[in-house]
Amino acid sequence: MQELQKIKEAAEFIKARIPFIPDVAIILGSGLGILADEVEEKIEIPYSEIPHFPVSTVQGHAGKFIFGKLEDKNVLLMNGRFHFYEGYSMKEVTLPIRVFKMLGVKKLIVTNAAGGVNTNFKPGDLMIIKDHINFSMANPLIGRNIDEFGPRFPDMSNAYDKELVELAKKVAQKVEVPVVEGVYFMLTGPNYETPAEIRAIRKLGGDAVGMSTVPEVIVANHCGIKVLGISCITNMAAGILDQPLNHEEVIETSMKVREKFIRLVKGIVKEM
Ligand code: R1P
Repeated sequence: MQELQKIKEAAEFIKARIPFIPDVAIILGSGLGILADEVEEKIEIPYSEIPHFPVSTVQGHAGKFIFGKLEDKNVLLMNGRFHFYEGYSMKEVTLPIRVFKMLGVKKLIVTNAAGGVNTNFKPGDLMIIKDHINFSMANPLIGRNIDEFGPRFPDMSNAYDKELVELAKKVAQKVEVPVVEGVYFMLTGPNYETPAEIRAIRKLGGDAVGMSTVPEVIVANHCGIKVLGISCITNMAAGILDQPLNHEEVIETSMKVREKFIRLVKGIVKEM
């Protein structure tokens, strides 16, 4: 089946189950699914029910959409994302973004758990993403361009919308959640990086490293959805501290920052 047809069928299935057009979509990173508890008038749709949808296989990614009200705004939460390392193609990883577009979403908040590369950061910091470096050696837009979504050669000079970045920083001050700013660097994973790779990433301009987000942001930009990105620095990347990395720690730190993460995101959604 043609890709566009699959996207349309998934979007139609969802449209028939929700009573509104979401004002904003939010992708929740590893361990950040807790935001779902804040949503009122919830409608949940497990990915397994949606035609052509992959399923989440990673701990800390529930695998369902949550529609409802957050700060009086209509929101769509994606509780559980897809990663390239799970064996999904870049097209499968980013299918939800094009479905968002068909649902009428105009703004997207992407969140993730990331390793701190910038030595001024500390675990528990929230980083507003100002740009990214795609080091996955792959790209979801490879293949026939679907002109209905956007151009063959999309501009990425405002990939993380400058106005939304400013808004996020203003809100952070208002709700008294300190934030840092930086560049997100994507490798495919699933192994964590080596100390030498982290030194290289730092030299290349990365402040935080992770295994997601970039494909979603490329596809969102392609179809004209404005993006804001927030990384939760869950651990320092390899070689900075003399300790091994593991996913349990990633989830644990996300849980620890839950209160300030929720306060920040709710504050941003309110002002969007
Ligand atoms: C590694 O612990 C996992 O956490 C991050 C990495 O990308 C990887 O999937 O998850 P999210 O980027 O989905 O938050």
